[in-house]
Amino acid sequence: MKKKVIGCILAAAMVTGMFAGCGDASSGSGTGEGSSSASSAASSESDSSAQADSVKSTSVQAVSESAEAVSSGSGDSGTSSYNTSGKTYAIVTKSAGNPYNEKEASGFQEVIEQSGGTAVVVHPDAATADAQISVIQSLISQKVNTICIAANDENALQASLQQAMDAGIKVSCLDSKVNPESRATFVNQAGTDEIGEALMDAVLDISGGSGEWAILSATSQAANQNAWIESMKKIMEEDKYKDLKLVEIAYGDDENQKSTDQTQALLSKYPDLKVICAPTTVGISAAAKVIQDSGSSVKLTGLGLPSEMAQYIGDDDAHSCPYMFLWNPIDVGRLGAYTSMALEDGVITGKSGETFQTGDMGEYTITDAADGGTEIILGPPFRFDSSNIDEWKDVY
Ligand code: RAM
Repeated sequence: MKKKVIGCILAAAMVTGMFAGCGDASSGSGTGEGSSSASSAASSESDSSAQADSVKSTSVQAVSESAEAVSSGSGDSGTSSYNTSGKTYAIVTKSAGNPYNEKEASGFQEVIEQSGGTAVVVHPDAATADAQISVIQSLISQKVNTICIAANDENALQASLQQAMDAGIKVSCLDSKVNPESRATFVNQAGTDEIGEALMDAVLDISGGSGEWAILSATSQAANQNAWIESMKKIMEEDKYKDLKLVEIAYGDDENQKSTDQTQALLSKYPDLKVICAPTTVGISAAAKVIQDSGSSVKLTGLGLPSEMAQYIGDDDAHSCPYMFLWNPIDVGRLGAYTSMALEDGVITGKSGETFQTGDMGEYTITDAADGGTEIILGPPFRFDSSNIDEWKDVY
């Protein structure tokens, strides 16, 4: 294992340990049951409060650390009947320093540990394919049993992931997919077009039906953001969006400072700009601060963590974001863990129609994905606004 990667893993252990120790992460079911028939974002309000109760009732266990891996399994039979004895399950997020990625990893780690396995959590130094390739190489040398990865590039990881699969490692992805050849299946947080439609309708609504708007994305290679943007562009061809003008897609690379700079640039380049849509939790919180602090009349929507966005959500001039969407990132990680264990045990191979158990999250079914591979959809996106943000801001 390369030194840099060991450092990275140990840093991840410390970050994740601190995070779990703070007790601010709770986990629960996004939908109550596995679902390929997720309901629309608009109908999420009642689901949302039911989810809140379930989410608040379960908590993440404390994390133990070792030099070999982020954590060792607790050894009890835990939440599942998967055969985890002596097995190691890795999660590779997009990058370090992003609270969304830490929450996702905490859900993965919680499930693996409670099931008696060993979890390896790696947050690469940068949100690049190169950083993930060296992590994958290292995990192959460590002989982990599974890798579940949130990809920084859809195609660039293929050779490394193929090498991992050739070595007998079960490979899946979560949050941001790799191409179908590089994965058994993909844990998708919500239907791609459902997210695209929720965001486009928010832009239409918040703009009052017409005018200039811009997108502030993550990296230009991020498969999840690019899929949502493509979906928005396709939806925007419908007649009801004809008076909206998309002036620019800016990239803040999921870095706070770059996202801040990009927001400032958008505000000064487009004096008539009405709305910024940021389909990234890092981008939306940076943009919210810039807009709110400057007293700009530009409004914001997108995908944000309630814990980071609560102070910016509101219907009046004093708040930059009327409403936004997300899902439970802890549950994305939990579902990634169950998927990894089910693949390792041969309960699933990644084919459409296969089903598997996910503890208190119920049964999930693998479905066909639009790219020709398969996916497992966590559930619908949830809407956060002034009516519910206070109950969510301490959850994730
Ligand atoms: C950022 C990351 C992540 C994405 C969320 C919405 O934290 O880009 O991949 O799912 O935003």
